Amino acid sequence: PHTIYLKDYQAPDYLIDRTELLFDLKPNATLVTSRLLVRRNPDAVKDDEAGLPALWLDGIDLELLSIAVDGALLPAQRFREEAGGLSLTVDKPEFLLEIQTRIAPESNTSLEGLYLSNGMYCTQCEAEGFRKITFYPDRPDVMSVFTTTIVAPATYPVLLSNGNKVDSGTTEDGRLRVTWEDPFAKPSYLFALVAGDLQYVEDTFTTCSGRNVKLQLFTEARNIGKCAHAMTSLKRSMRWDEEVYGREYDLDIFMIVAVDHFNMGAMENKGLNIFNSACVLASPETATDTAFQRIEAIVAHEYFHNWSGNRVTCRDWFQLSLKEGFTVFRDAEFSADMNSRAVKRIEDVTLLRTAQFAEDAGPMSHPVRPDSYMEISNFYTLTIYEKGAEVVRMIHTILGAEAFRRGSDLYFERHDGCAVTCEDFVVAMEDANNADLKQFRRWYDQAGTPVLDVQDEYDAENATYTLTFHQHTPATPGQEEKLPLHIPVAVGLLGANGDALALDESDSKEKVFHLTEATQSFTLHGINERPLPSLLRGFSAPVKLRFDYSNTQLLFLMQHDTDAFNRWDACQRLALRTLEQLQTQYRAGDVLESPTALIDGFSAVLGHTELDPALVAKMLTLPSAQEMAEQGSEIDAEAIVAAREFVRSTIAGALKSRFLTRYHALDERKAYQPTAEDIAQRSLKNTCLAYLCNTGDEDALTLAQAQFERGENMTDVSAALAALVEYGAEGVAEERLASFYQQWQHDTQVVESWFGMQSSSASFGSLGRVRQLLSHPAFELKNPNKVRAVIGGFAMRNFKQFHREDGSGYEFLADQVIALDGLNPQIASRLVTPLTRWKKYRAREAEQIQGALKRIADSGELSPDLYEVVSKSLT
Ligand code: DPP
Ligand code: ZN
Repeated sequence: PHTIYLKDYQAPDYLIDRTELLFDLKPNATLVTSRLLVRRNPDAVKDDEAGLPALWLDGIDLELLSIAVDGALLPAQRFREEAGGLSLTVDKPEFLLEIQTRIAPESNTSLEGLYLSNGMYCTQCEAEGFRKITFYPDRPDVMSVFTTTIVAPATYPVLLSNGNKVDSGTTEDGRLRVTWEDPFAKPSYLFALVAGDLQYVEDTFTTCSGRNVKLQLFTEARNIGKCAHAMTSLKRSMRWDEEVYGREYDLDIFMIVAVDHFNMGAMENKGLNIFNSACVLASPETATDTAFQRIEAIVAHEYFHNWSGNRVTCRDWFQLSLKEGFTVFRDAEFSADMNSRAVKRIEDVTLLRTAQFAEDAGPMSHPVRPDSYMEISNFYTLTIYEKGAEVVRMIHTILGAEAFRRGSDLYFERHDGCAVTCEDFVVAMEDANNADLKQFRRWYDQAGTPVLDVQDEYDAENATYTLTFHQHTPATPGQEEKLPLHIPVAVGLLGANGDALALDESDSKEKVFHLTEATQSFTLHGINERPLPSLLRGFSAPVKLRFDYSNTQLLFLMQHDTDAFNRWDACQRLALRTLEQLQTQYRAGDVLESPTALIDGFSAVLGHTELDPALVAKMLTLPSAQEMAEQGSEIDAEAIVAAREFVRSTIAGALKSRFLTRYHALDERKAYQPTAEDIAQRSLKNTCLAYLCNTGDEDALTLAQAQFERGENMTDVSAALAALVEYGAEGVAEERLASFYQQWQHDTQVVESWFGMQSSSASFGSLGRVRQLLSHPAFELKNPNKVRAVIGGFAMRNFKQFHREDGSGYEFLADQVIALDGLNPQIASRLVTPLTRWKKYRAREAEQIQGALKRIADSGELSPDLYEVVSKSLT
């Protein structure tokens, strides 16, 4: 595999004005005929004096049957098949190119291109899957108007593609034929095709200009009862995008299809979104609140791409965050508007701090706009998505909501129908507002997580308060030198009685400081008492903030900060500090000290019955082992697990009666609804239940057992089952898991979470159990969701068992990654992630993990996906 550089970007030599595709579907021999209207690109870099350049078409795993130019077969000396594609010499600036190829969807296990899932044909083309369907300039800056005809036996009554259905009929031999036309020019990565025996639910949406849009959601018959929530979410998203961004839907029909075998969560193909079943199908009996919220967010995300991604797309894949960072920001704001804003922010920041910070400190660290890659599939990362969204959020913070909207309006208007860059986005934000984001741009090309050290000084005599910030970004692979960034820091001050202090004459209680230098001080006047600062409110920038708070000060912020996010963050800081001290004690062989400050804090939080229960639940949730690992300097897995288990069980014991009171108060019997209020109530109730069961007391386990048996909704059932599995006797856990499986074995989504619950359980999910799950009849190595549930659940969410000191967890993961690479490189290369951070572990683990990685490297020829990750990790 070779490295591709952003600096080598060149405009395409040829454009494709029209693309007509004909699919004759057969599992092992699908014929694809393409008719392409090719035209020399007037903006191409090469000039034509020495003759026209060759036309390059990407193509992988295709059997070439014929090529014709303007109706005549192209002689053999005019084309050459090379690794990865086809090179043609036509010597005309404009021509009709017809190519026929044969592909075998049935044997396509990579789930890229055209493949079969439970007998249904479907496609996944982003980023470079279209080249597995036909020879084509498979790059996002080639945008074409597509017409697609699908021919299939009558056993596939539903035949779908992008755009509007313009024709349908039957062939002479009785097969079905349907033609779709998408009037909007699009890149090949947004192409989609589905064929199957599917059912659908239908609804309509009236847009702001009064057009009626037909909405259809397709699934296999058994899942038709699980579509309502996604449909509601879709309509809400459509309305929200009109109201908040002025974006109206543009086709007469919008379709979603649920597919069981899918590498990603979902895909925003124009007019025909394809979803991983787990990210669209839900009913109260089968899906948890978390799933309901995830579905709402992903439906919105993919819908929002219609503008931020499809109407305005990326020039090249280095610009991926142009559409993903922006769209994640859009969906996060949507979810915040639909649910609790603070809780949504907490969830996003937790993910960022746990996984994105780790990525940014590891061997795959890259900027939001990378400048090189080997395999683009490896760059659908937390940095591109989550940090990219933080960068857009900072622009929103710096400019303000109205100015941001002016910027997005200009961006959409100026670039509609075009393939553009992150720079174009920033320029639109500047131009619409006369703003200067020159220094801010560094966020796009500088990798690594900035560390922000803060000191304060109070001058009682002059009533001034000064905050001094020092920013520093650690070196990352290939980027030794880092420059100061423009960091917006939202700040509030608390007085001794807990009130928010006025920060200036206009009485504002919050201010955003704009840091642009390595070290910078800001002085506030008229501050009549020594304040307690509430820093980086709402996590106004993706940095690690360090300020020397005392435990008492953190407890005070937990009680009084008006910024809900920072209230939670104070609690996290206290917990992380406590856990860190306990790790040190554990390593030194000392007696572990009871975490009294944390217990006091939790106790106070539990008493705040007026606080949003969802926020309380978040405050009571300890940082995960993964987050602890990211925060520390050297990872000692055993110490992390010991400290965390100790704190959890000590808190559980100390606050047992408070948890019980709160549990009973929240345990109302009412019909399930996925409203923010009810979800909040259930989340705190089940947080209390888990702590109660953590005591190991029989009466607590009986409570969980009763909740499990009541079977009111999947949220409560699975929380109870998870508590029984984690804290109950092994025999009890086995029995409950077996009866649960008995009841739900027909339901793929439930079986997936049943797998995940076991493999991620610290007490139950031993390597032996995980191996048993791999040979369970419902397990399929070819299904990414099941792989993620069992193998991912173990390697990414079961810190304790995965890091067993004999290194068996690492060896197991290496074996699975090697096996998967031959089937599905994208999944293999994702799954190897836990092994890539080996340098941060203590010597013994580091050596074991490195050994496992080397074994993968030496196991034979790796896919480009896996090769890139493994080789960069070993450097
Ligand atoms: N389907 C993925 C997403 O929406 C890639 N575009 O993020
Ligand atoms: Zn996306």
